[in-house]
Amino acid sequence: MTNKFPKNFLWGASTSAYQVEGAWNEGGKGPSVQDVKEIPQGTTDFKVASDHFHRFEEDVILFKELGLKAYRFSISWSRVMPDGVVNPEGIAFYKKLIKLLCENEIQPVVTVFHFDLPLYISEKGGWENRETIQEFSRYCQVLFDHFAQDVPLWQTINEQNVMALAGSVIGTSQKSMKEKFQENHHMLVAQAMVTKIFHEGNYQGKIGPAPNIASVYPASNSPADQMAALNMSALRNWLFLDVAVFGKYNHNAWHILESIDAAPEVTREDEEILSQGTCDYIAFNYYNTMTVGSYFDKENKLDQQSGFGIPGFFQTMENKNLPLTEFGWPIDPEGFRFTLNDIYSRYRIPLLITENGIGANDTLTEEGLVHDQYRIDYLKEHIEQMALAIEDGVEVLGYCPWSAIDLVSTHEGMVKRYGFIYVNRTDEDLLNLARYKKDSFYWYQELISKNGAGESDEN
Ligand code: BGP
Repeated sequence: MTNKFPKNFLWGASTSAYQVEGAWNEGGKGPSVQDVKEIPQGTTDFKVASDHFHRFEEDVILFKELGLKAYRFSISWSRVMPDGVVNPEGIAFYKKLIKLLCENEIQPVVTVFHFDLPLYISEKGGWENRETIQEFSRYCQVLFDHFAQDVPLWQTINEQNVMALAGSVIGTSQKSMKEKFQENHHMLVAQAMVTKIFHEGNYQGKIGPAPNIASVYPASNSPADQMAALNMSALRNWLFLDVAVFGKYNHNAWHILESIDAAPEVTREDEEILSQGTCDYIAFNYYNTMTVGSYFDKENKLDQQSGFGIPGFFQTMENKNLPLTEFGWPIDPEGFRFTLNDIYSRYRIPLLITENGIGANDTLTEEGLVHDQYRIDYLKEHIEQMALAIEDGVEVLGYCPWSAIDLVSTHEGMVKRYGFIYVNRTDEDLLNLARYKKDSFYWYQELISKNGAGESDEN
């Protein structure tokens, strides 16, 4: 691989608050929807998670040793404003974390909302209630005022498209399409509102959305399948990015919403806010591509990556060309290059990868080692394709794989691990929560030290 990565490329790694922090009811934190959701049988809840709240100092030292240039994490809304009022202990926690990152020359990359709506807001109707837009704006204003001087890259909402399209899987919504897309619309307005606040406040840095983007392949070369792919991409990807970048809904997505009676009510004022709060860059999570056909004839297994169908528009299909992870997600590194190009050619603004990675049931040996060659292979192949995308001309700011450290999976507990650092606990037993460096830790450390040139440069 030739080295295509710019000098200041942000080699990073990612986590989210409710999946890593624990301390769910400490330090003045209020409950979030994640703390009260029904946990799938056999998996742990999020009460202790990786205990990062108590061990963040040890963790940041490990991130430094790993060589991270950036750490993408989320701030817990219910820790900072548990009941709508600022919790000084919550602010103090993130101040300490951000300070420590800066002292260690790790750039903080902050997502303000990652699936963990405060429970008190959810009880007032959550995103269905337009007042949540104001609550979100007040919360973001607090974050910008306290942290913007040290945080150059902000993301508004993590995987809003997954919340809208697969909310039942991640425990954020069980509603009808109509209700979900009205909620979704309020989130889009909220996102535009805080983007506008950020710009008007002249804070330093950039702000953008963080959807999960998956390019969509047609199942065959039939024109009907091409149209199905176009439709799915419009609904799954471009709806969210067109609003974030252009300030208006994608026409194909809007047509689908109207056809299934799920088009939201949009006021004149909403339209104005959407057009005024457009983003500076696009952060996105990439796990795999999607493949669709034009027909709809079977029950779908619903998962946030395996997808779904809309009668008359598209139907998710298996792609036999792609191997699967042990948890059934397709592995498609070339699709990563494709997706990077797909996004960049539409929007022509810088991209940041905020998640990419492989969930696996890692084993800790008696010697305290984790031989996760599969993770090294996965990341290496994706990084090679990202290098090719950069060579294609795509502007990429950085790469923050999921996850910096083991954490609790959104719906599959501790057996599905993603980290460079192993956390010694299981779903049933907290054990000692000790940290162990996996083989992938040493591999990524070396790759970062060579600015991505990786092993293949020496060959
Ligand atoms: C994304 C989320 C993350 C994370 C990741 C892996 O959808 O932004 O929060 O959980 O996917 O998903 P899972 O834990 O279900 O394997």
